[in-house]
Amino acid sequence: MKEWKKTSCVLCAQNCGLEVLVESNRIVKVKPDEDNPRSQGYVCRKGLNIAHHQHHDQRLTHPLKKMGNEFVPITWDQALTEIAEKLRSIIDEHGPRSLAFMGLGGLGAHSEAVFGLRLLRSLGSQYYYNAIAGELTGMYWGYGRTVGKQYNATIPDHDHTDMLVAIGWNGWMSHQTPQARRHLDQMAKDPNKLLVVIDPRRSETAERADIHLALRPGTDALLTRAMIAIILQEGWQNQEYIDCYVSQFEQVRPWFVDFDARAACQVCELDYDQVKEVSRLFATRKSSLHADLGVLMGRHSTLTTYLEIILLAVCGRLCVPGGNVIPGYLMPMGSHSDERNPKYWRTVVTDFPPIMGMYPPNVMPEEINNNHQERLRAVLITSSNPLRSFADTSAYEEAFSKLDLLVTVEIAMTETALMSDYVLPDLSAYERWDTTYFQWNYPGIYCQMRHPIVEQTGQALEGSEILTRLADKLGIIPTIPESVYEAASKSRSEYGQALYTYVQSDPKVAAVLPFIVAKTLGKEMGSVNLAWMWALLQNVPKDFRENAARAGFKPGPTMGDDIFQALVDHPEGLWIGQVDPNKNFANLRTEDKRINLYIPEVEEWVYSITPESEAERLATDGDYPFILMAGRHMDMNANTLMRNPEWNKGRRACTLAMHPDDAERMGLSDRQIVRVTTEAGTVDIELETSLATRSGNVIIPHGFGLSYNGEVYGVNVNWLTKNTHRDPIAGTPLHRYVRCRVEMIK
Ligand SMILES: Nc1nc2c(c(=O)[nH]1)N[C@H]1C(S)=C(S)[C@@H](COP(=O)(O)OP(=O)(O)OC[C@H]3O[C@@H](n4cnc5c(=O)[nH]c(N)nc54)[C@H](O)[C@@H]3O)O[C@H]1N2
Ligand SMILES: Nc1nc2c(c(=O)[nH]1)N[C@H]1C(S)=C(S)[C@@H](COP(=O)(O)OP(=O)(O)OC[C@H]3O[C@@H](n4cnc5c(=O)[nH]c(N)nc54)[C@H](O)[C@@H]3O)O[C@H]1N2
Ligand code: SF4
Ligand SMILES: [Mo]
Repeated sequence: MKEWKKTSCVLCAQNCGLEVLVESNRIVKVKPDEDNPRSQGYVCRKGLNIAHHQHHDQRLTHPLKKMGNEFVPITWDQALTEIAEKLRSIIDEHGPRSLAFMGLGGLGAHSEAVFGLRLLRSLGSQYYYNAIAGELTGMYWGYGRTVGKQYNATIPDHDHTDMLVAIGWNGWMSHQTPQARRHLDQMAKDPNKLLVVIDPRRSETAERADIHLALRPGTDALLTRAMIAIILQEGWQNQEYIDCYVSQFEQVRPWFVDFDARAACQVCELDYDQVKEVSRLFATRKSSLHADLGVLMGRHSTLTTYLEIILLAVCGRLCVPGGNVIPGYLMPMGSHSDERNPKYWRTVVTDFPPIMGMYPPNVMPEEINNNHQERLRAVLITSSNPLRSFADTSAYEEAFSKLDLLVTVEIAMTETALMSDYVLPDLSAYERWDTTYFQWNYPGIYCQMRHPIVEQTGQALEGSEILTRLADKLGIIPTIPESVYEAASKSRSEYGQALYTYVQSDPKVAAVLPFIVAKTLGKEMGSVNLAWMWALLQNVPKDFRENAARAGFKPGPTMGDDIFQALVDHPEGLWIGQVDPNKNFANLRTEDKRINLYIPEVEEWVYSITPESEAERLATDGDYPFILMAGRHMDMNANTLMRNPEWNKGRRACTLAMHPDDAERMGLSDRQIVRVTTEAGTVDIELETSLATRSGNVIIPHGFGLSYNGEVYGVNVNWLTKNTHRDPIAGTPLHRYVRCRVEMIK
C-alpha cells in the first residue's frame, strides 16, 4: 500500500507543508506541498530529509526504567506510579521549588505544553525551562516593557516592507520567515526594495544583500546606539509618530544627543558615511528590522534588542504597514511575566525571573548543583535534549547526576534520555495529531492540525496523554461526572454544554481543564491533542474571533467548532484568521496605550556602551585570540532533531570554519584536525578554511556530537560554552561571542 499524505516539516518554526509517500508504514518520498497556503510549495533540504527524523535506530517504543547501567522495559502503569510516588515524596520533603519542567514542545509540536504547565502548576511549582529562554526572552522582555506584553514582540511586515534590515539573522539558511529564500530573493532583486544585512561575516544572506555592514562581532549595541544618535542628531526622527504613539521619548533622548557616532563606527569597524546612509534610509523608507541569534546570542543581547525597539520607535516603524508589526495568534508562545510582580518566583541561587513564563536553561545546572534547601531535585523533560542543546555540557552532566529524579519523555534514546531514571516514549510528530502556535506570519494567522500519517510500532503515547496519566496518578484530576463522558460520546455540541455546566459547577475545574478534556473528549476522539484543539477553539478571545471572521469564518456560537472542522478537513493547513493591518496599535497594552520607551533599569548599561569602553572590552585576549561563534544554522543541522546521521553522509557537516588568511598565518591547513579551547573546555575538530568566516573569527555549528550506534558524529560545541557566559537580565547564552584559542595538535 502506497499513499501520498499531507503533513508538514517539524524541523523549524516555518513548518513548511509537505506531501509524503508512505509505503509499508515508512516515509519513502517527500515533496513540497503546493497546497499549503503559507509555504506554497516552498521547502528546504531539511524538510526533504524528514524520513531521517522519523525512521532511525534509536526510536523509543516502551517505557524504560534505569536499573544500574541498564534500561529495562516496564509497563506504563508501573512507570507512572513510580514517577508519581517519587515526585510526591520529593515535593513533600523539599517543597515545590525542588521541581522543574523543561521543554514542552519544540519546533514541530506544541499541544503538550498546556498539559505540562498545568501539571507543574498543580504541583505548586513555577519552574518551567525552555529553549526560548536560551534565545528570545531578552527581546521579549524589552517588548514587555515598551509595548506592555512580552508576547507582543514584532516581526517585519514581510510582504509590504521596502527595506528589510537583517541584523544577526542569516535567513537564507535559517529561514525564520515564510518562504525565506524566495522572499529574500525578491527583496534583493526588486529595484524598489532594499535588503540590508548587518553581519560580521559574508553569510549566505549577506551575499545577496544590497548593502552589507560587516560590523566587528559583538558591536551591535554600539552600532544601534550610533544609528539612533545619527538619526536624532540629524533630526530624521518621525516626530509626528512620536507625538502620537510614543511616550518617555524625552527620557531616552539624552542617551543619544551627545553620543559620538563617528567614533562608535570606528570601533564597529564600519564606514561612518555608510552607517549614516543606512540610518537615513531606515528613517525615511518603509523599513523593518529582523534581529536574530547574531544579536540575541551576542554581547549585550537584551540591551541591543531594546535599543532596536527604540530605533524602530523613533523612526515610526512599529505597528505600521511595512514596518515591524505585532502578528495575530491563536495562542501566544508564552505568558507575560513581569518580574516586578512578586508573584513570579525567581530562581533560588541564580536569582533569575521568568520571562514569558520561562526560566533560562543556562541556570539549571547551578540550580541543581548547590546545597540550598530548595535546590532543584526533580526534573521532567519533554522534547528537549539539554545535554547537547544547552550551554556547558559538562556542567549539565554533573548537575543531572545529582538529581533525585530525572524523567525524559522522548521519541529517541538521546544523550539526555541516557542519563534519565525513566524514559517515556512519545508518539512522534508523524504518528499523532499535533500543531504549532508559531506566529511568524502577517497578516494571516496560519494553522495546521497535522494528521497522523504513520503508525507507531510500540507502546508510545501522545505526550499530552502521558502527562494526563501522570496527573491522574498524582491525584490532580477530580472525579469527572458521568454526564461529561456521555456527552463526549454523543456530539461535540452536547459535549460543549456538558463541559460548560461542569466547569461552572466547581471553580477548581478550570485549573485542570486540559486533563478533563483529555479524559473525556480525548478518549472519544482517540487523541488528546485533537480534543484540546477543539477545546481551545471554543474559548478564544474576542479579538481572535474578529480575526477569524475576517478570514471568512461565520461569527456566532459555532465559530470555534467550524474552525475545528475546517482544520480537520484541510490537512494541508489553512488561514484561520486575518488581523486588521490598520489596527496594529490596538495591541499596545501599556497603561497609556503608547510605546513606553524608557526602561530605567538599563539606563546605566546604555551609558556604558561607549566607543572607548567597548574598544577596551573588545581588545584581543592573548590567551584566547579568536572569537568563536558557537552555533550556526546551516543546511546540515536542525538543532538536535535528526537522529539518523545518513542524511549528511559525504558532507562536511561539522567543522571549525576559519578564514584562509588566519589558517595560513598559523600554518594550518584545510582538513587538518585542530584543538579548540575555551574557558569551558577543549575539543579536537576538523578545520575548514572558508571565506564565509571573518578573519579573527571561527565557527562551529551547533547540534552535532550525536551518539548513534556506538559512534559520535561531529563535535558537540556545547563542550566549549560556559553556562555562566550569559545575559544579565534574560540569562540567555552569548554563544556568538565565545573567546577561544585554536592550536595545532602536536
Ligand atoms: N538550517 C537550520 N535552520 C534552522 C535551525 C537549524 O538548526 N538549522 N534552527 C532554527 C532555530 S531554533 C533558530 S533560533 C534559527 C536561528 O537562525 P539565525 O539567527 O539566522 O541563525 P544563525 O546561524 O545563528 O545566524 C545568525 C547570523 O548572525 C551572525 N552573527 C554572528 N555574530 C554576530 C554579531 O556579533 N553581530 C551580528 N549582527 N551578527 C552576528 C552570524 O554570522 C550569522 O550569519 O534557525 C532556525 N532554522
Ligand atoms: N552552542 C549552541 N547551542 C545551541 C544553539 C546555538 O546556536 N549554539 N542553538 C539553540 C537554539 S536556537 C535552540 S532553539 C535549542 C534547541 O534545543 P532543544 O530544546 O534541545 O530542541 P531540539 O534540539 O530541537 O530537540 C530536542 C529533542 O526533542 C526531541 N523530539 C522531537 N520530536 C519530539 C516529539 O514529538 N516528542 C518528544 N517528546 N520529543 C521530541 C528530539 O528527539 C530531540 O532530542 O538549541 C540551542 N543550542
Ligand atoms: S526546515 Fe526547511 S522545510 Fe522544514 S520547515 Fe524549516 S524551512 Fe521549511
Ligand atoms: Mo532556536
